[in-house]
Amino acid sequence: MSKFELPALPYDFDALEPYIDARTMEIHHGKHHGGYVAKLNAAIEGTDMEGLSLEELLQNVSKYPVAVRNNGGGHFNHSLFWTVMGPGKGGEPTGELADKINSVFGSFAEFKDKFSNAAATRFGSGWAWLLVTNDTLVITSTPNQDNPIMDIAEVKGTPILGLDVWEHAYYLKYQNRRPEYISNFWNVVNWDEVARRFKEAM
Ligand code: MN3
Repeated sequence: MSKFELPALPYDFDALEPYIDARTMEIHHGKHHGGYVAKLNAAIEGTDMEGLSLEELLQNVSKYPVAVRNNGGGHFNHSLFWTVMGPGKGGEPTGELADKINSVFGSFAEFKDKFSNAAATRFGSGWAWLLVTNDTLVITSTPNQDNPIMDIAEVKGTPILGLDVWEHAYYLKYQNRRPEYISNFWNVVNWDEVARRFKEAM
């Protein structure tokens, strides 16, 4: 059966410097994300779960072992995370996504504040999300490696932007200064990719 694979990082480890350091990216991608993929494959091997897509597994994750929730979620979340960042990015969204953000949140600045607050106040390890649900945008956060496509999620939808606030994502460079990491994240957001995901989800 086909196995899940660690996707290549779409840029070099040092591409997001100085906002996210190369050593963090190397460990985060290779060891953490790589670990989720290996453990997910081990959890489904020789079971009926083999052959299901990652989305199928997560949309029905309440039926499966907790290893699928943790490692399948980890694989999905990081696969999205790498693509919504990039070197020379940041700035603001344009076009339909910008219009939608303005109409739902009032302004880009208000959206940023609300998303940053969701990321800063997530207790312990987890993620902040911007998601599409019922033709609108919603900001939420999830614990551990949960995400909004899981059937167990409090707020469900299609995530189009995610921010990893596990300490492994920032501790080497920022130590306990999670708000500084969050504030610097905006310098690397790949709005073209977020807009692509927005269009696909609407
Ligand atoms: Mn992580």
